[in-house]
Amino acid sequence: LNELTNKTVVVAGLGKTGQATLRFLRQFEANLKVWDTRETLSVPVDVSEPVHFGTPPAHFWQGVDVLVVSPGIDLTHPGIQDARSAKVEVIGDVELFARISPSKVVGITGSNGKTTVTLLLAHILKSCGLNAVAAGNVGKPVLEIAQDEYDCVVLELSSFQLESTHSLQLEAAVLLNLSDDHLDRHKTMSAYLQAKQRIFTHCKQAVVWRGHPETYPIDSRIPVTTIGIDASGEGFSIDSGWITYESMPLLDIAKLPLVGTHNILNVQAALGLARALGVPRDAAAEAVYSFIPAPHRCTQIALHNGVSWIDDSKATNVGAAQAAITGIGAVKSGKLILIAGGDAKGADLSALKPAIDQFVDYVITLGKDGKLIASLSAHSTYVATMFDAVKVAHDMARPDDIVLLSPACASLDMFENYEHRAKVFDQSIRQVVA
Ligand code: UMA
Ligand code: ADP
Repeated sequence: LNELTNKTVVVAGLGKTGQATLRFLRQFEANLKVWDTRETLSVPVDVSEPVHFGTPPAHFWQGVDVLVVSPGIDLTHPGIQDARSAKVEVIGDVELFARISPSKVVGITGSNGKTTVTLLLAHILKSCGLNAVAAGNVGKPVLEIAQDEYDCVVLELSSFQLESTHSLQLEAAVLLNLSDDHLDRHKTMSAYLQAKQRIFTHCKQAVVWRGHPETYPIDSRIPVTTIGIDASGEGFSIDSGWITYESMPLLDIAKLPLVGTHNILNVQAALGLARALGVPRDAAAEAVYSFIPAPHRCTQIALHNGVSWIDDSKATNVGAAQAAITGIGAVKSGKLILIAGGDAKGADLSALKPAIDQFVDYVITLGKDGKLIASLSAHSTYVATMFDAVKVAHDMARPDDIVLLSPACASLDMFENYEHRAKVFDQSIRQVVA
């Protein structure tokens, strides 16, 4: 990266990515500037570089060589268009990482399951004695670890990060699934798929979902390992309650620390990637049993008077909520009461209707797009707060019923983030059952 010496570099976005990018770039003798599209922002104390707020005037870009853009900033932003017109190279932090990292890298993308597969694979690799780290969209900016040598970096990649990455070489990659998400940014499903498919640009092997062509690399020369929940003898599949590989039993599904059909696919994907890295199959499978799943992803957080309360606050899109409703609905013995709603980010919420019709007994909705979800069911109510939602659910629930918070929407219209939404859900439960 000596090519950055004496260059002028603008870092766009002062969040986790931007701050890690600044820390990384300070090692090079580059002239650094910061740009954040927000008009006001409290600048972190360690940022001494000049900061431009809002949209910079076109002449701001004169003499700038590189713009490192944070994933949260839309590449169609007029400021970025101006930068491109001024012949500034526009890249993301993952591109810088790709140019410098000495480690083998495995990439994971998809609409849902990325974090689960990323953390599970890192756990498998570490359990098998490899020096592995999980990074990227999972919450650790890649430039924090770019110069350290690992046996494997397990990289969670969002569509936004992939859009600004060109030269990432991957030992193996997976595009887990594709469902409606982030259409406020990508506009169409085909543009969203194109961004996700970029994961396969320079990839040696791929893990793909049988019967789901969108998860396959377009370049058919890339060798693939398949996963699926059919009893196929091919690749990873399931048979008589076991996850199998080429028909050989590998893992007892009843003993998995993760529930639901979608998580069987996640486990298979992690095992497929571990296989691509040459990790012994039985050791990889054994490690899955000791994995501790991340919170807010279909986790039971309270059991009171026989009523099970499930926190799936991370279900920020329709695909994730569908997976939770169908997975839990299929095994319920009492009523399933769903709490949903928030900011749908432009998604088509009516896609939830079949799952609601089949499995949900009552829907309680809240937030910006909650009324749209309420309109999908004759048995629904719209409430103003999370506490009200929990109160209505509590009044209605009887022993063996399940109350599932799986919003199908982002949380930002009412909460700081999905973790905050989960916290308010949890606090409300404690209050109503007290
Ligand atoms: N900003 C602008 N203009 C914008 C948007 C943001 O100037 O239009 C500025 C904000 O004012 C803020 C900064 O950019 O100062 C925030 O940057 P960011 O939104 O890119 O967020 P980071 O804090 O850098 O976190 C990002 C990812 N966030 C997004 O992609 C939105 C994190 O993923 C990721 O963990 C982190 O980099 C480390 O790699 C979060 C996420 O929600 C978890 N990802 C989306 C998802 O999973 O669905 C894609
Ligand atoms: P991501 O990092 O892609 O957002 P997570 O592992 O954090 O994925 O899970 C996000 C949400 O998606 C959770 O609600 C979880 O229950 C659900 N989910 C996880 N894996 C899948 C999958 N393979 N298909 C559909 N939904 C899933």
